[in-house]
Amino acid sequence: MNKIRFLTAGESHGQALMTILEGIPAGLDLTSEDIEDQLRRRQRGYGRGDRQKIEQDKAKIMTGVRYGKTLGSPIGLLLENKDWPNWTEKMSVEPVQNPVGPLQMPRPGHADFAGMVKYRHDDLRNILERSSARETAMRVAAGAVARKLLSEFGIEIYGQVIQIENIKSSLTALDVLSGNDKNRVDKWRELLQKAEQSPVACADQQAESDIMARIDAAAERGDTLGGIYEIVALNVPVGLGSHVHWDRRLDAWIAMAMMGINAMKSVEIGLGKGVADIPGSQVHDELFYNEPEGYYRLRNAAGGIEGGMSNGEPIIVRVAMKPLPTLSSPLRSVDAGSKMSKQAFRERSDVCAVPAAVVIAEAMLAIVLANALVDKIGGDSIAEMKIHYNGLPHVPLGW
Ligand code: EPS
Repeated sequence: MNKIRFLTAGESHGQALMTILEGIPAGLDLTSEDIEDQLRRRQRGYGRGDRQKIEQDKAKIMTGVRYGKTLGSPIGLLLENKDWPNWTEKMSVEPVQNPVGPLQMPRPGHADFAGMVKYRHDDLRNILERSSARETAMRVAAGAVARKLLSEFGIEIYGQVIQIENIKSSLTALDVLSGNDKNRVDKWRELLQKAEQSPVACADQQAESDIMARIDAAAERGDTLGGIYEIVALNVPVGLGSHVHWDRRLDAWIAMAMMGINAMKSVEIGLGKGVADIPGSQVHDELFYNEPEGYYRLRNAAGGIEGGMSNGEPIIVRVAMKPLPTLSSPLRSVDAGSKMSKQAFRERSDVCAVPAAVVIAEAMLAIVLANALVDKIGGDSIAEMKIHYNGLPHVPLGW
């Protein structure tokens, strides 16, 4: 990730979240609306907690844009926390007369324990405020800009939930997008519209209602649920990333971006770990050629990446998210002060945040692909990038 970079700052219950996004070329149409649309999508999802009723995320574009177009300079975004007025004492930047007592019972599965030991804090709030997934709002904001850049080149990125607990969707990208059915991309788009309307971001309606029932049951028990989602990028040109060096491989960038999202435990491309179950003759996607359409394949087990490079097929990424570690029926833990066995502390939280994670992962994939595109074709402005893009070798793909 060498061309488009970003840093975020901010605590979950602090005043605001911020990001500086560097490397976006000049001349890209960009409005606050483009960012808000994505932020709104991230706040969705059956199973989210009361915090989302407080926040209506809007990121203000502070720098890098003039008259609705990027300048090529760093884009600074600011998102104010609406919950801040309730936390001015507890999260005060300045020292206060009566600080709140420390939180000392780390939640198993959370950053609490290792963070407390590593940073020598005796108050877990000093860890959890930054490890909170609230920060991912800024990744979505930065990703919205990358998404806008990719849309100039026809690249689209969308995802859906395909599993919560053991409830599985029967409509997955690998099935729908494999084969040389001319309508497969339209079918996928249709399916995504259903997922977009779904409270749990799942296109399969049977799975959707079963998932909602599971979320209700988990909430009742004071438990949380993880799951699996898939993200697909369409119209990615051939040759993003490279086989020549480990840190230039597109799949490596994608894996890092996905694993970097709070609570993600595994990332797969295409068939993923399924490649271990069958011989090579059944794993690899044979190539065919037809006039005038060009190259085509009968399947996409590679998930659009071969040799660390995009191969022109849809990129299919699947990610598994663990259940959130904040349980309202907490697990056993140890009080870091007295060293007595106690229950982990309880905070207001979400029962299931997998539908929100879809939007975060889309944003991260957008940043990775925008970086890879700028890396491949270069250009300081969109106009220049388009000249370079049009000069790419024309590889007609069957779809
Ligand atoms: C989170 C705990 C909850 C979530 C939060 C992530 O926040 P709170 O403690 O304020 O109830 O809602 O996610 C967001 C605020 C968000 O915008 O996604 C955590 O501990 O990670």
